[in-house]
Amino acid sequence: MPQHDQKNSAFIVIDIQNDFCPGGALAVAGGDSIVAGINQEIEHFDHVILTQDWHPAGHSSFASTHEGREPYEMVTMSYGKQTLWPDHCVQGTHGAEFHKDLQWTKAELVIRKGYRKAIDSYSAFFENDHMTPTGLGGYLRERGIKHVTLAGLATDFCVAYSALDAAAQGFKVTVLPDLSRAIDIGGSLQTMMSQMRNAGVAFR
Ligand code: VGL
Ligand code: ZN
Repeated sequence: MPQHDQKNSAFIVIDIQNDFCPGGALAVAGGDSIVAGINQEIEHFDHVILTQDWHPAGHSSFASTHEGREPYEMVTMSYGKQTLWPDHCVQGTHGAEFHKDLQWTKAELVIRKGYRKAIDSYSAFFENDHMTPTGLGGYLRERGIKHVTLAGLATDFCVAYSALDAAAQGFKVTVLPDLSRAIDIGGSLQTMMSQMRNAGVAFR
């Protein structure tokens, strides 16, 4: 149960999409096991927002777009370092759809990200150049939301970058690690957990 004033509190559910679940193109271990718990949280919050990773075919974060590159290698883009991924969450495909059991009907906003071919977006607030806003910060501020609770996929990428940006923008932030699952490459889970802790993110 959320401990904060319901009226100024939002639950942001990150990327509960088929491609991040077992059988998907960028499957996160246990990705589907958190859906029931997330549905319970959705019931308890007055305000629910979903994010949806939403890439055009041939997206620059796909290893297949870069000749001779393999998934999980790093490349340098104009905006800095970028991990390459298997093709995933391509706009309009089954893989980009929400998991069939996710209770998404209550959501007031679905924020899509990663739809610009030349730039990836882990965070729900800013694309990976850390400059291009998605509009979510303005949406929350305009609606008087002060506290955000985040859960979903993946803990060490989209959940973590969203949490860090939310904290940097002055929102109170809680992450639900038990209702999130990690990709965990090259120690990314530990790195991002400590970055979140240092940024004042609360865990519940
Ligand atoms: C994600 C890698 C690529 C995520 C999205 O949702 O964490 N990770 N695209
Ligand atoms: Zn993606």
